[in-house]
Amino acid sequence: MNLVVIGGGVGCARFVMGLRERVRRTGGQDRIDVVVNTADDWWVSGLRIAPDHDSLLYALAGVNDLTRGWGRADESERVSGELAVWGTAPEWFTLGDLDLGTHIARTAWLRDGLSLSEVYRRLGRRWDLGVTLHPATDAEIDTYVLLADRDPIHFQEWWVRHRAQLPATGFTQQGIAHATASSGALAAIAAADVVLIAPSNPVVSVGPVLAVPGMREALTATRAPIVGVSGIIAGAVVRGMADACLAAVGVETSALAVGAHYGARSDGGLLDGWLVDEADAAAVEPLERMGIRTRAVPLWMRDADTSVGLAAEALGLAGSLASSA
Ligand code: FO1
Repeated sequence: MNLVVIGGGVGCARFVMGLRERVRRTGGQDRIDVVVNTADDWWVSGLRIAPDHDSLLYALAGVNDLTRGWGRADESERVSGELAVWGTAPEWFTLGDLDLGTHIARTAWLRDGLSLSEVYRRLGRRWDLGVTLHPATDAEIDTYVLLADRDPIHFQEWWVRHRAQLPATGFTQQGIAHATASSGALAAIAAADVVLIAPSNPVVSVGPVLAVPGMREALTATRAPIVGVSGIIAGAVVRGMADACLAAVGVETSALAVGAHYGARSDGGLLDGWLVDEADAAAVEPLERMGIRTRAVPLWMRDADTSVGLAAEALGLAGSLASSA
């Protein structure tokens, strides 16, 4: 089967690793494509940083920093210290030496005129990732955070420098009106047997992917069931600061509210199915009433087995939706 995952960042990386292992344990015949959020991306010191992509790349390659959740393992920060002295990179944004290698290679290829899709291909072929990563769009659609008392700032400054503590009134992806979905993303979605919405930040990781012109249409036109996984358990984010993002767009931090936020595909929204944790079993009935087939299952991805278990639950729900379609 052709499996397509939408998302980006650490939660998506964990989920995709579980899905990849599930595919391996069941004979390895399925294909996995990931449509990756690029709106976190940022120009620093003339280099193009791509956090949601690089978290996936490094995790799938097995070279990621397991503690921080981003950047490379066994890092050093000699160059970053120099950049702070020169003042071309803020001291609050850490760029490891190995990580800078990726940013320099990506930027060099972009300056040579390669598309972001081609850059993903070149970066990914260094390792046997077992999945294909596609940018949602080849265009730059950086997220800017709208604030009550000052001009908008780039998402990375809000997230890293201010730890999402500045009250945000909204988010915009600069230039998205002129963006088009990447051909790789559209081809993967058109061929999909299952589409999975990863437990990523619904506002700044999944939201921008869905906001790319043509992406929602491609998703709702696909014959594949669309199943999402809540990144919120018992009213708390599993990791990151999605709660600050959800508050900014007026969505309660709950598995129920996020499922409703994505909406039922039968009602003009996105989801056919939604997985919530057993702690949120009370959300099942109201979401079912909205037309979203919902199951309460163990959502915590603590290790390979629990990640594989979650992937199996998502595929199981997709299977039951496909057979009842
Ligand atoms: N997150 C931090 O909290 N502090 C950092 O200094 C930092 C540096 C960094 C460098 C490269 C990269 O790909 C990601 C980095 N991140 C850092 C993570 C990133 O800012 C966010 O976690 C994601 O954008 C959220 O999806």
